Amino acid sequence: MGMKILIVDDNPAHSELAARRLIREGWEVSVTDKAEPTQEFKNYDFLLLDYSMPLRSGLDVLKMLKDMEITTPVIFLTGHGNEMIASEAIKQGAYDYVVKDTQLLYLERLPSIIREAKSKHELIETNRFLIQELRRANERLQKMTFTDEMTGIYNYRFMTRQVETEIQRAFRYSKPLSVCIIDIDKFKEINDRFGHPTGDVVLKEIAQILKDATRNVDYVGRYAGDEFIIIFPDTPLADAVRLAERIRSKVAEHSFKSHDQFVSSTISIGVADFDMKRRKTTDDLVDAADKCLYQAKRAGRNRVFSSLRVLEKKAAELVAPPSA
Ligand code: GH3
Ligand code: MG
Repeated sequence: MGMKILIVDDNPAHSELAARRLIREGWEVSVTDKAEPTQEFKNYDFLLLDYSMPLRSGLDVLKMLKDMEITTPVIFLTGHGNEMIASEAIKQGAYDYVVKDTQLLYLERLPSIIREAKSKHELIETNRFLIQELRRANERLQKMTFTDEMTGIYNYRFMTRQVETEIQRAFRYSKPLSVCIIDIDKFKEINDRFGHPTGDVVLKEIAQILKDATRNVDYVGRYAGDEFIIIFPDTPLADAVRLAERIRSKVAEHSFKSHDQFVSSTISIGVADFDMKRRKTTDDLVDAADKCLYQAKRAGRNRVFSSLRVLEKKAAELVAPPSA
């Protein structure tokens, strides 16, 4: 394999000999006696770095390389008896070290040491790449498990967990919390009249309207087929009802376009808030919003009902029972 190697050594006799030995392997070798790393060091496959140089030690150069983000692998050269320094060099990121001996026997070992270090370096680089890939794949997976594929908003799994989290937060900090359950009115008819693909367009665009109409801190999710849920943290019931009303009218005014056809649609919304004293669980809160939704449907659809209004209505019915 062709390689470009730079020898950093202040002793020209030594570097000359090492260079000659490495050139015999067919490698391209340059020599410098300046212990002064530059960005050009990046152009080499390997650096052969001598420990003892007058301006600064090889260990200092190693540190400079790190600071300059030069990741070219390094083989460290030390004199006999300097093994402690060699081990320090390895700690600081050198790939291997060679102890120079006066009979110059180390020169014969040099090429195989470089080859081994090169393989090791390639392995580390490959691992680094694979780890990055794995991380990216995990992120994608994570997103998928919490996202509704068709609309891109949160899915049922995420939203039920988040309601749980928000209830705990509301309870702990005595903060208000409201939840909306939204259901498309007569959605079956849209599918029947215009086809399933048009139904899908309506679902996607309503999801977008919900996203656009809410704040970043709110959570918007698809709860079931044509049912959505919004969590409004830190929001009292009256505010949530106002927001819901705005969302309802936006959908009612919207013209859904599919295959050159314009379709209109409406939604019904049930709003409930977290009651510190009575409603403790996720199911309780969602059930309360669901009951309001049911009332909104019964009252003629395209409207917002909240637990407040349901209670008022119940009270009114108690005072004057509806005639059969
Ligand atoms: P209501 O006003 O009482 O809610 O009437 P509705 O017709 O909307 O009744 P319901 O909620 O029971 O019907 C939901 C319909 O939504 C039935 C189902 O075929 C449709 N649906 C569920 N998921 C999808 C989907 O992913 N795409 C499309 N196009 N339709 C779906
Ligand atoms: Mg529906």
